[in-house]
Amino acid sequence: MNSWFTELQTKDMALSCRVTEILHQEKTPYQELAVYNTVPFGRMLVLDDIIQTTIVDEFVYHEMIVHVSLCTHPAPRRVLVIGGGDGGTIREVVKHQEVEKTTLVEIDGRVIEAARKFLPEISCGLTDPRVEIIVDDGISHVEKNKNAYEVIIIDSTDPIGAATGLFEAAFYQNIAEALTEDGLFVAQTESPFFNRDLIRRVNREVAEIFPLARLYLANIPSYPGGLWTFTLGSKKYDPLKVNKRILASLNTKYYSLEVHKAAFTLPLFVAALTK
Ligand code: AG3
Repeated sequence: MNSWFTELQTKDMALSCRVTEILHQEKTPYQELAVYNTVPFGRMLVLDDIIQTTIVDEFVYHEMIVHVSLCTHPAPRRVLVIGGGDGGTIREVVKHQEVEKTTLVEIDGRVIEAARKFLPEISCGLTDPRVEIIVDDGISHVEKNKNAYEVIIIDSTDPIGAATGLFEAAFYQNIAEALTEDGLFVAQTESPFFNRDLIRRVNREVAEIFPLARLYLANIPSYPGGLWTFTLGSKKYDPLKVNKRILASLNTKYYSLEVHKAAFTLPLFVAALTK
């Protein structure tokens, strides 16, 4: 087979990679779902022609969206993941022994099923007995649950279509109320090169709602520009003061105490987005 998959990363820029096999394609009630096997990234989950996660670089995103927040909170017993139907975020959450229950709220159940079948290395954590899976809209789930989670992780798609509500101030307000009084949350917030207005707005809104708002970085080559941001809002604990006891027991490939600290050291043009 000699075909290419192309993601139009912005309206003027594309990423193409050679596909060796189309493993799955379907139209779900929410989106076009595909799993391709590719030469540079291995198996890849694609929603509406946008790369969500790949076997080669998924560990960076999943470790960094999870361990920074879970190592910041001293006792994360209940953890909510919004989106993240591939299960990679849950796989990292269940590495934390002190987590008693973690709830995955994914709007599209077909994403979970496809990941179970085609991406077992990523979805494997979904079988952990502490995991509860709810197929529902994350926005309505946080509206219904108050004071219920120490940590909330927003593992969303890009801010287009159904996901736009996951990048709005009203949602962050509901997140604050769904968290315990010492809770914190983190969201993936796109590229500092191509989504500057979004990052600036989200950081301003999070800083208005939470005593602490912090932006951090990781490198994810299958995403636009490679350099990626995460925004963390916290009521009490500062991610710059990490809990080293938990860190020692984690089995990771990207995340470490040094990487945790370094991730908050922002190049000037990125730091400018938080002012
Ligand atoms: N969520 C998707 C991040 C955004 C990727 N954007 C892009 N390729 N244009 C990742 C889900 C992984 N659990």
